[in-house]
Amino acid sequence: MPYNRITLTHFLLQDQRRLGGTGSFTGLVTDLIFACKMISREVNRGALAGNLGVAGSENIQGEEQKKLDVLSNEIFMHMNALGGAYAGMASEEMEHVSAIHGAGDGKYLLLFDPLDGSSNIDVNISVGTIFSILRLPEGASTIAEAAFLQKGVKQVAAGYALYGSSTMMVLTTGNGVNGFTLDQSIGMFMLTHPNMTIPADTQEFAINASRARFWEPPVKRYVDECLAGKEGPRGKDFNMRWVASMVAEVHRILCRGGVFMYPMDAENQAKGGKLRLMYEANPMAFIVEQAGGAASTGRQRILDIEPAKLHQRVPVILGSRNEVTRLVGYHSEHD
Ligand code: AHM
Ligand code: MG
Repeated sequence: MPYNRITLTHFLLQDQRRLGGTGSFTGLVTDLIFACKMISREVNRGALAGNLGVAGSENIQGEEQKKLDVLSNEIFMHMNALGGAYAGMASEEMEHVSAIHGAGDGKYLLLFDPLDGSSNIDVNISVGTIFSILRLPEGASTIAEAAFLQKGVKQVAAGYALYGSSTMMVLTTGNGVNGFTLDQSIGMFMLTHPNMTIPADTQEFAINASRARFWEPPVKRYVDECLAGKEGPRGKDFNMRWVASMVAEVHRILCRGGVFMYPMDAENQAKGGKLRLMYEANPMAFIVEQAGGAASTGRQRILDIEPAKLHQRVPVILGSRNEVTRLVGYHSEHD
């Protein structure tokens, strides 16, 4: 095992020195690291700790909560409130934003999906935590929902923890994307995936094909052309993957390219889409763009969407740049 690797904490300190920061941002990521390590432990212990199964409650989205959804939310709220860097938090699992009255100066806002892909918990398939950090707007005195309704381009940092065959944390602060693997024996995240980059072209796509009857024509056209393989208009064969865990799909795309779609469909139209703008689409779009990829609804760059409400849903198409551009082109030809 190589002993020349650097830890996530040292990586952040190097960045802090380079940028001349005060250390408050580094402290805030340290709290995120603790929270994700604790969630990783609970996911890992699974049935041994009685962590599987449903909690018997519903979240604000009307979705059944798993025990681990509830536990992860509690861990994330508690651990991230300790450092005092946040003025407020918003979670996919909570109806309202939560003001944090900590010891620090509370300059940031934290938005998160504590355990994404939770339909996979009981079957021991990868799940993850997604987070997005915004600055508290100048002059915002009360921590109301309005303070959180900022475009994705305003994110200071975003990342995810993936609880997979190994636990990883992938992070961007707007200067590229880096991946760190948790060394369980010493409890440290080590830099293993520096400067992650998404290839512009791909032969792999991810979509829940059981929803094909609800798709709009541009998405149907794109998938049909991929399925036609070498003989079709694309002149090459495509492979398909669907984990039903956005963190795992985005991670695969960061590692080897691909395109991920949860597009607008007839059944989700009234809701605006399936995935949540503030907890899923925005942080993942920031990461994907920082890795050289693209992220769109099909009709608009995700990071440019002006949020109308906290739990807003949007269509999501992200990954290898040339494929996303093609899909956006199909949408504009159709509209
Ligand atoms: P969740 O936040 O309730 O876990 O839902 C989000 C997940 C994504 O991770 C994944 O891409 C999608 O929902 C899977 O949806 P489906 O069940 O239609 O395959
Ligand atoms: Mg989610």
